[in-house]
Amino acid sequence: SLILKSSSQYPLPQGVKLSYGTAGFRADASILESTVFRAGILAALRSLKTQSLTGLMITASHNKVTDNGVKIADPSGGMLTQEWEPFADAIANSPTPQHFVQLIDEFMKKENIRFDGVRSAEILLGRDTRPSGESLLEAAKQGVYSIVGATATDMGILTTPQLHWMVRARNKDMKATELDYFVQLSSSFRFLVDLTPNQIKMSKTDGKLIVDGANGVGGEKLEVLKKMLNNMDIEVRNSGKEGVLNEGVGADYVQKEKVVPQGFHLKDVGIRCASLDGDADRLVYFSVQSNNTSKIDLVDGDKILSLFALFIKEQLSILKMEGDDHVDENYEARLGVVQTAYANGASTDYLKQLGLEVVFTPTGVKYLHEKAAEYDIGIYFEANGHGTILFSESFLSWLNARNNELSSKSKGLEQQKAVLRLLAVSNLINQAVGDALSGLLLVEAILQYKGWSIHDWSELYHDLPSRQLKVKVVDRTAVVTANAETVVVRPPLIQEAINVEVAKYPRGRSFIRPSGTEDVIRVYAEASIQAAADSLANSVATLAD
Ligand code: NG1
Ligand code: ZN
Repeated sequence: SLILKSSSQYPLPQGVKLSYGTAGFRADASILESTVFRAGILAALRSLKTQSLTGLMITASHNKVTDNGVKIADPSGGMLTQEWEPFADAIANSPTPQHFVQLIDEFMKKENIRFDGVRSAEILLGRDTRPSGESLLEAAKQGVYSIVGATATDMGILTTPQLHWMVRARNKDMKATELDYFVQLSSSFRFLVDLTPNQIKMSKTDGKLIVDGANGVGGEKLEVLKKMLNNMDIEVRNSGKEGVLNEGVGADYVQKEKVVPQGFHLKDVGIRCASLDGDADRLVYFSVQSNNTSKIDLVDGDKILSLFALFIKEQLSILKMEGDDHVDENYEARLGVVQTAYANGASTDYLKQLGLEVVFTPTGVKYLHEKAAEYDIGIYFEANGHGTILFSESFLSWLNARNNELSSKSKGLEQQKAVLRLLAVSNLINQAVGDALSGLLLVEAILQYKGWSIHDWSELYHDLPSRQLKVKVVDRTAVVTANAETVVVRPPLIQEAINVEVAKYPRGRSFIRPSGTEDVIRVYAEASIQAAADSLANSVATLAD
């Protein structure tokens, strides 16, 4: 068969064992050709099964430049369905072409996938700026083409969220080129900013934003957006023309190390700064500390989430205002906030005190996304800066209907503005996956709306001091957790011991879990002062060892 012939050209290197995990396949780029070839086949099979377009992205996000990776975008624009992950693992590790072909045959029978469907497979391909991306993209194409009738369209160098956005848009029969993406983001941003109340149009938010592009793909894309936004006052640094991808730069570095990225200095004190990761699906803000210019005041994913939640809640309360004779037309929009155990405890307290419903899922975007989709408006973020806002179809149609109705009345102008703001947010934010560029524009629009400086925003609440550690263990799967990873159920007795340690510290909280991407157990601890968080993390790490 075609698959047998082409897969013999992409043999699996000796001793390679890969797992699809929470972030697709990732490894040193030199061993990934066969994996990416097979992922091309996987994307084509997924397209045949769903009779829809799928996507394939070549990136290793915030990992080092010599790494690379591959992930599949499902027809919704979200991550590959979890039901297919075991099959993804099986084909990536299949030792011989014969075995590989047999696996595929069996899977196609089981899933009832046939080549004689109405549509043949169609896949959009994208890659980040890594030098290994070009040849890996070729391998992906060969994988796609070994499925009869399948077509692959190379969309070029993209951010991960751009590719996911395109897949989602195409499957909704919307225009889905890169230009369409930029037009949608820039026009909805402008629309939202035009709805800012007049009295605060001149505000502390004026003045430039400096963005660290992680020496990756995000910087150049942001330059395009900036031009479409009338040369908005954004200065892009680390756009990849000189420095090395993710080396001493980027959202992952800034959030984990809490230090300034390369290229930022004393003269940036007081200025609003932001940092993207290597494929621009994570975003954090920060400002350079005046007393110690290597240190930063971090505004992480939890605080971006809090800003979004606050804004949306305000718009919903404007909608509920009386003074209109049609109070019964209020739709009880279910607003939900989704976090993981890594969310700073102070952020959770803040959100709950706003009266919001806060729920927790295990680490990994796919879990957060799935949970957020249960609400009319679901907002999710990981502390590391990956997150977005999801709107239900029924809520969006209600908003549109409400807008039409309010247009024909003289009353209810404030309500109509709130409706229009929510609609603009739904167009601006990337509802397929977390997107640093669309997230950044939403942050900027909300800061302008509120007339806030980054300092005002940062003061929403004060983070509890926290510490993260890694413990290398022989077998990380020995640790099994429950309740969104907050409780260890195996090995026995560890949880009791953690509880004893936690009880020693005011506002103490700690948990351990096996990493999904590295061969380690991660330890997280927080407490009222840094020394206590450090010491709690250290004692829990000894328990995990
Ligand atoms: P693991 O290695 O499972 O902790 C890390 C991040 C996740 C997510 C994934 C995928 C932390 C503590 N964990 O997962 O949030 O981003 O990588 O990239 O940051
Ligand atoms: Zn990323």
